[in-house]
Amino acid sequence: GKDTSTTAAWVARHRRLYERATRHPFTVSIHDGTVDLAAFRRWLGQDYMFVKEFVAFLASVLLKCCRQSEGSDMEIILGGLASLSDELSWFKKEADKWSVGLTEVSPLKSNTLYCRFLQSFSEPEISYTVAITTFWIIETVYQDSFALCIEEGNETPPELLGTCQRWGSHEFKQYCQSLQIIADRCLAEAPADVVRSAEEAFLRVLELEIGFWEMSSSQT
Ligand code: HMH
Repeated sequence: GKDTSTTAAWVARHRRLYERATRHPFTVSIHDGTVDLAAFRRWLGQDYMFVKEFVAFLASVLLKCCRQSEGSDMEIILGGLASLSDELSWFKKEADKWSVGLTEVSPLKSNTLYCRFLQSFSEPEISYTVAITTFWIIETVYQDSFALCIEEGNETPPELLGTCQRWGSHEFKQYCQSLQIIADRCLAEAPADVVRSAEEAFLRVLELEIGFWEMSSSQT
């Protein structure tokens, strides 16, 4: 109905898929304290590579935003881009702590697929609306996944709490909500075919996120 935002309606409509992405056995095992640390290490190395590609993706979102001259959106996206600088340093520090050699990591299949998807946003034909919606759901999957691991009653291993805080914090949640407001405003003004493309991208992200967790937790 009119009271529900477009993005909230999608989450409700695709709830099962959304939950497979945000309550994946890998992140649930972090919450339960049963996580395989080899899997965590694998995730860490792969996600560092992902985040480097995410910087380029975010630069393309920022560029589309500037072309549309959305002044206030620009500050939020720029803030997100700036915080990725700190995030890359965090990954290096964390990799050191876990003895993961970041320079020796090569991307696994699901990561390569996801990075290719991110790269496709550099095409000018892809609209700002589709890009900002994609950005929102990518961040939201991590926020929702890791928020669980710091909820009351968690048995998250203490040495993993820093990771969970990075994406599970209240501050990161507010940032995701500000992205959601932007996405919903764009979607409300967009023609039907653009809204359809944005929903397809939303679903694609959920599938890619599930693949990313699977890749991290599998032994092969
Ligand atoms: C795979 N999805 C993946 N990695 C991340 N770091 C995020 C989302 C959130 O930034």
